[in-house]
Amino acid sequence: LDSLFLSLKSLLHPKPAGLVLQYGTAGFRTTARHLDHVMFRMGLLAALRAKKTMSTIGVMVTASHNPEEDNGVKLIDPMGEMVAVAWESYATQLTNAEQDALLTTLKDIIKQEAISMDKKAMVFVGRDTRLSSEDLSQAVLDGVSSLGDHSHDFGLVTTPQLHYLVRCQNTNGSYGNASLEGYYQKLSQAFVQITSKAVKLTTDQSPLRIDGANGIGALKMREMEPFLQQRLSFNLYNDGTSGRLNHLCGADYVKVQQRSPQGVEMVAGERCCSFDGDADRIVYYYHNPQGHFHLLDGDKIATLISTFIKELLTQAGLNLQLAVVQTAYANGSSTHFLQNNMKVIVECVKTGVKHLHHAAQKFDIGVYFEANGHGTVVFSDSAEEQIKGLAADPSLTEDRKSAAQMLEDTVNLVNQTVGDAISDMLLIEAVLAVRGLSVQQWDKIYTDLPNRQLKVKVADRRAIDTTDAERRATSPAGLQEAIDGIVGKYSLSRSFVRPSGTEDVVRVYAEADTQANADCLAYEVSLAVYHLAGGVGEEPKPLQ
Ligand code: 16G
Ligand code: MG
Repeated sequence: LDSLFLSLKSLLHPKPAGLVLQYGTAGFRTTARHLDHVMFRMGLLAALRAKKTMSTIGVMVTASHNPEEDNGVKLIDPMGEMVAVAWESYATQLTNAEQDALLTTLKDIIKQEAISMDKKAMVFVGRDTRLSSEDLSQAVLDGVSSLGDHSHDFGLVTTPQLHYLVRCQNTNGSYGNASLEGYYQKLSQAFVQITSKAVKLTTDQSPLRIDGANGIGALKMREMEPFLQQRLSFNLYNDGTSGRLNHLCGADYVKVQQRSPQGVEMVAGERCCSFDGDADRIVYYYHNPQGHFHLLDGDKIATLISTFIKELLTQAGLNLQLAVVQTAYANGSSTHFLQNNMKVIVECVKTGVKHLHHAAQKFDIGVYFEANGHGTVVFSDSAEEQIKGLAADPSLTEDRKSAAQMLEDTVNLVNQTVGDAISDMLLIEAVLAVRGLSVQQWDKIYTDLPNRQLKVKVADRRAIDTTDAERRATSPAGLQEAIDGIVGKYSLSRSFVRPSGTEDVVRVYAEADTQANADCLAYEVSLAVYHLAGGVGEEPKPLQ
């Protein structure tokens, strides 16, 4: 470790004294002005992680669906997964070390993890389209080189593309080529193959309207277009040429506001989708003939995809265990449909992609989605082998063979490293085409229970502790009993509260038989939180 060189370099990325940040649910995220030292230090940490794992590590500069002024950083582990939780606390320690303590903090980590410093490491860096992202990713690169390690700057990429690139690099190409072209080719080829067997061409339907949230996703769809060989007809909106990033558009806006984004012309019955700012989230929606907005969220997507895979497994005669992983936010109707109609295993875990991802990996095939549109499918090595083996088996009947081949194409179409708006969209479009479904027919698979989400401000949100995948509160005393009492007054009702991992609020979720009841339930539970968990500011008010 060249301490003098490192100290000098770190002075070029000074930490504002006293500033304390937390590696949150999905990395650091705050105003871009406070992030230069964080980026430099994440460059250092990524290099250490690369040495420790003897693999390439990724660093993505993005603040996802946050406003343009913010930025953030996500670390990517060797198989393209989010960084191991144990290293999140190193990230926090390193970020918050005052200038004169940086070196000792770094050395502590090296010692604790017994990292051998003699081998050179490789770090892949990518960034979204924010104005601040270029300088910030430069700070990451500076961090990496301060330890004498190597980096490859991929420049503008979506978050899931960087996850893909890292996995390709660490699996010697068996997952695909570690280039953007490799990504486009792999996904496009799988998409073209699946849709060539479709009863309805995707192009028979109206063109898909894609809201790019004025972010990186639109840019990358333009790049991908030639690879798709006109198999998907789509129009891009909010492509970043004029509008502001995530402003009145994008997946988060559409999901939270329950309305279509600005800048997309809605035509009754025609399907639209929205990416978020770094294209790792997607939701679909349409207007009915009366102009009412209909959302197809992560739960609807998980249902469509898992039904498709289940039918193919049956047709191919493959006995693989299929599970769907959700969070407490999954609409009760979706869970009911999956368990009782589809008869698949449903598991519920804590909010945050890393929790869903790890739970999904326990099954042969794990489909995971958060209601907000983060999600993908993961296949175990053995499942992949069995699918590939069967697809190549010359003795199969036509029926079984075509199902096995379609499963193989599905494996290739999916970005198994992390939720990917582009990959998810292509899979959804492929399923709709193969099954000959319109967006309305897809929507009708089950009907969402009316629901409401509210936020409550409290003095310290750590006052709330939860268990059972956040479905029950263990503290403060009396809160869960109060919630149970309120929930009991409504039918088809469910409600839970949890401290947000990204905002200084307590979130309240409620669902019930009617919208009015869901609203009342959410209000009453908010009031209980306010009174029992140290609410601050104005008391929550009824919604109507
Ligand atoms: C982050 C998570 C997302 C989760 C959300 C919850 C990732 C990549 N992103 O955006 O999965 O749904 O936080 O936010 O893990 P909350 O804790 O404020 O409700
Ligand atoms: Mg995102």
